[in-house]
Amino acid sequence: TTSTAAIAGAEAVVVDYEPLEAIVDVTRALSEGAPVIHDYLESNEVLVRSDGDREAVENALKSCYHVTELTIRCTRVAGNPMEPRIYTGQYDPRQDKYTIWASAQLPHALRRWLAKHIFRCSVSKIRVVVPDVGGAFGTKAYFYPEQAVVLFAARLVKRPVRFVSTRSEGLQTDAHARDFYTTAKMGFNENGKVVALNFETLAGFGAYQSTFNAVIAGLRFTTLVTNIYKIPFAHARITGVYTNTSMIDAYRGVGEPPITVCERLIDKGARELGLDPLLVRVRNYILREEFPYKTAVNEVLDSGDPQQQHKNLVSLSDYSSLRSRYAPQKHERIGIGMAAFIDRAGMGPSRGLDNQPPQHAGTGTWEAGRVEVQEDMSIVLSVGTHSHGQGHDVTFRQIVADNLQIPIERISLKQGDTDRDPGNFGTGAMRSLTHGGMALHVASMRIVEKAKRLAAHMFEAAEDDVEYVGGDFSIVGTDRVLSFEQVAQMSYLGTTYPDKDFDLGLDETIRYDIARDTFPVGMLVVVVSVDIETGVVSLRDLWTVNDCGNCINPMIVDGQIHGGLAQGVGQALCEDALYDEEGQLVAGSFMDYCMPKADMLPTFSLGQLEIPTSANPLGAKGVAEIGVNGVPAAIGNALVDALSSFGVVHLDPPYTPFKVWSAISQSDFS
Ligand code: SMO
Repeated sequence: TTSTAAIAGAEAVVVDYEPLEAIVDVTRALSEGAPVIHDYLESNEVLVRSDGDREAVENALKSCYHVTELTIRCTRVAGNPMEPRIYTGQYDPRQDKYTIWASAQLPHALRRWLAKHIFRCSVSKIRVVVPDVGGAFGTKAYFYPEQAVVLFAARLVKRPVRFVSTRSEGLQTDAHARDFYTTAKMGFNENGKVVALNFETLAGFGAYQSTFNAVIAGLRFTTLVTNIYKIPFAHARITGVYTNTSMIDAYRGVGEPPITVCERLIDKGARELGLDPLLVRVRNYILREEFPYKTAVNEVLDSGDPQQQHKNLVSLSDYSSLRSRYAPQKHERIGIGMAAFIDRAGMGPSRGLDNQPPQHAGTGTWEAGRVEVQEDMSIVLSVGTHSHGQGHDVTFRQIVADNLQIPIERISLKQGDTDRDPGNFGTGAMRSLTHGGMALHVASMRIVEKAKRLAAHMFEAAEDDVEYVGGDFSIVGTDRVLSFEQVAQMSYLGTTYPDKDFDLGLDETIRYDIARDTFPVGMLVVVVSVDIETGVVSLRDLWTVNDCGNCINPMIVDGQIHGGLAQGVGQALCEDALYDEEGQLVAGSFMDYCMPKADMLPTFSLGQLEIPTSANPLGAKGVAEIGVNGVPAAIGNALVDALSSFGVVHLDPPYTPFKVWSAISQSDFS
């Protein structure tokens, strides 16, 4: 009757399998004669999407001064939130109602999936409670079978049932991410201006469709390949592929794979042309006045000032003196690398944009927020987004405190209970602030307007003559004042109100749909040292300047960037969810799956360039994922810089000691 006994029991069961041939590699899955994983399909191909004009690109490449080519694999990684997946299910027969307490990311989406696809019941029969969550990173956003099983089992055994994933189970069954294999070409003119770009990408899907992977591979790869550059001719094609591996889905930094390819190409091309990679970037950035900019792969980039951002980064890192500031030992080589990147924040407006179909499965992508001024003047916010470490509590309360001009201490935020909070989808794709936060912004502005109307009535004055400053309503040019509290109390007392249609109380719920997605822009410079005797790559320094629009709370923004950078470093240097040829996951524990550790990280130097977006009233862009996106490319570029004397022109991440040491030992120059 203990979990240990249950595990021992399960391990005592011997199953005699007849193993079939396994495919773990995306290139092999599409090769001639490869076994087809699902009998009902003709091949292992899941989807194909392309953007841009392939023929125009092929023609342009023919007349380019120089064409650089690259084949690169973006490693498969595992999310590994500190807290594993945990679900507790309960069934109440009197109400015929299921309640699940879940370590998850999308309470309202999970409720909808359970109701619509599993129990085939009304959403009111399902309650999803998501309390504090110890990290999610995308990995906890998906539908997992255990979420349904604990509820079904609870109904069956008439008592609550809990599932707790072990670390190894997490490594095996939580959705993995990335697993992209790309062959790309970039054509330059003699000045380093990029003329044409072509991507052919295979995207691993694992053995089955996970919740969002068709969206990640199908909609969020091809349109990012041109990054923040003006590239007249571009084409990208992605092919989704089934393999005998765990499912793949989104993980923090969804825009990372196309960016890594683009930034390695820029760097490689610049080196081959004998140009400074930074100069090549400067010659290709989209200019501030050219935004909104429509790329050759059909994405409309929102706003930015890459030239200024680049200048800020050069001065933050004191780039011109950088090389002279390091004194390598005899067995060390120093490398400098840069990357510039964008990522798309949001999932498009519910109605779609530019005649493109909306990117959701009949749910809309809006998000809800409620601002309730309670009778005792405490203010309660509730949202459908969920903070699992992102600090929404501070940021969202700050927005409302600013609008209501009321101390932040009087405001509290509720989230994570579908029976209490309004909501639609939840947190992901860097959308919490630009969707949930904006719902709260609009709701709190409505409350000010409504209170102003009541104040004008109490003053017996015209609404236009009333102003709201510092938490007080007053009549312009007089000393007549009503505090927010006095007006709010009257809204509940109801002894006088403007007209019979005036709803009592101050309580607003907004379903907020965005105008369009935002595109935060990041840039970073890293310095690595490589121990050429052991192959160990050390990240020595990292400077980054990020444009995530107006920062509501700069400390939270810095924290988000720090976390993202650490995840990017892990992905670049050590993480690898590796399978052997028989389809066995060989990275099934932290003995084999190498997580980044504090001693791998230098003190990061951060700068902000706030270029506000007009996509929402606060001018804020997404921030959560952008720390990740440029790191693998910047470290890759720095590594090639460090090893150029050994003739190394490219290595696939992760840059493990063995891989780096092998490249050095095999070099003709070693
Ligand atoms: S990988 Mo994020 O939860 O969109």
